[in-house]
Amino acid sequence: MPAVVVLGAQWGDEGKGKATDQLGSRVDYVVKFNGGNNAGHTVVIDGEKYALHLLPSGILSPGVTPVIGNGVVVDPAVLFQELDALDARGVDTSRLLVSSSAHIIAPYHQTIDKVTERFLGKRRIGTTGRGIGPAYADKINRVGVRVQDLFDENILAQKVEGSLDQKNHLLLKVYNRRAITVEETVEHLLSYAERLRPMVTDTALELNRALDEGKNVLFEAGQATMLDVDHGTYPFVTSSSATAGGACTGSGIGPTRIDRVVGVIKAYTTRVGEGPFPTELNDDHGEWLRKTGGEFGVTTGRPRRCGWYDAVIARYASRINGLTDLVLTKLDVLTGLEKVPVCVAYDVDGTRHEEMPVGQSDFHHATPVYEHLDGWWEDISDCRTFEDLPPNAQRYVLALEEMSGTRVSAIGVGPGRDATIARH
Ligand code: 2SA
Ligand code: GDP
Ligand code: MG
Repeated sequence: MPAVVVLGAQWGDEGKGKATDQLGSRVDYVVKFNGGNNAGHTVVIDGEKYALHLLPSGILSPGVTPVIGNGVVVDPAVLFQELDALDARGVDTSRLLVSSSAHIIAPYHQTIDKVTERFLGKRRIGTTGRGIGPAYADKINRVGVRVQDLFDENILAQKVEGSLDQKNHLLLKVYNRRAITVEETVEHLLSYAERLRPMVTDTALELNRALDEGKNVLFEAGQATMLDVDHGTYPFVTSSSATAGGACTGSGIGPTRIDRVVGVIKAYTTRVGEGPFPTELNDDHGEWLRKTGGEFGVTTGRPRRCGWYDAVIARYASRINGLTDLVLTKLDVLTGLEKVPVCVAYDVDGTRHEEMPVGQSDFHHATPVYEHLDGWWEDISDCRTFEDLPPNAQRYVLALEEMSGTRVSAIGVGPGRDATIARH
């Protein structure tokens, strides 16, 4: 196994949390390498539900060392809220490690995120409002505050001042908001420093040593391929690298160390936030998928947009990430349909596209070309082998596998830890 990346192949919420948790018993480290508390991962263990945001899903497995890598943006207030909530439920969180180079989300990042969205109006992205974009913008703009800066008050004040400089101008002059003071921000951030200090380390060194010793390391992506800042539906994306390459830059390990890249993909498609979505269903079928699949945001509670499976996206995600395996989730949700439509290509102004169109505008008005596969009626939630599945459900999986060009090595048939069919 040694180094495995688990990532989303669509627009997120494919069930990465459950997939990561399942591999948890076999790994030594679980590393979050991108995003922050915009993520929402649900893990159900013995009927108990856990919703994780900033913390890696591996935190629920005893014996695993959870790691927040350098590519993550950390809101310290959220970090400790989440840790306290898990501690109260008896989860051992004492092994958590945090990269000294991870960037900090300060309260002003959240303010900017929210006012920017309001200001954009119709052109808004539909962000989670957690300050993710503004924190990454500071990082790229070289005015970010890093975890290590919290341990030197002078340096922290200088960094916060540098970061607030332009923002206060924007807040005052453009958004008509009050200015934020350096002092209030420094005081807020410093209040977390001592509790954070023992967790902070050179996580890249730790992970490389672990791999040298033959330990198993799982790299867990937040968001997904189609929300990746480079490879997603820009500008309707998150601000981090959610694809396989992000596992390297976001944690400090080289690409030659990765052994497997597992793409988690839903048996249909969902998206939350704005942006193009060719197979979206604005009808009863969409409503039925949302209700049956429980498609509501884990972080914001927003209803997710729902649509049929899109094989063009599956092929794209396989390619961009160099996927070795797919984990197909939520197959149980499709039970009870006479026919299950699958998008096999797009029609753009009369031209058939088997692959993603080169230009974003074409993708915006691509219409799906559907193939209608036979459905099944039997409850599949207790199936534990591929052969247990009704023949039409088996055919559906095999068809998706062939269209994506990547083997489906596991199938989800329910939210519980054990509701999975392993194939390879
Ligand atoms: P942001 O806040 O800057 O990252 O938002 C930019 C876009 O990324 C989308 N995004 C997500 N999409 C799906 N799931 C996410 N996590 C939560 C969940 C979302 C929630 O698990 O349900 O609770 O609403 C997530 N995080 C970011 C976002 O919708 C924007 O389109
Ligand atoms: P993530 O962000 O990719 O970790 O996914 P989320 O946790 O946001 O959303 C996935 C939802 O589907 C969660 O509520 C999971 O409990 C649930 N889930 C995961 N796998 C399955 C499955 O195979 N079947 C069903 N019915 N639910 C699943
Ligand atoms: Mg989610």
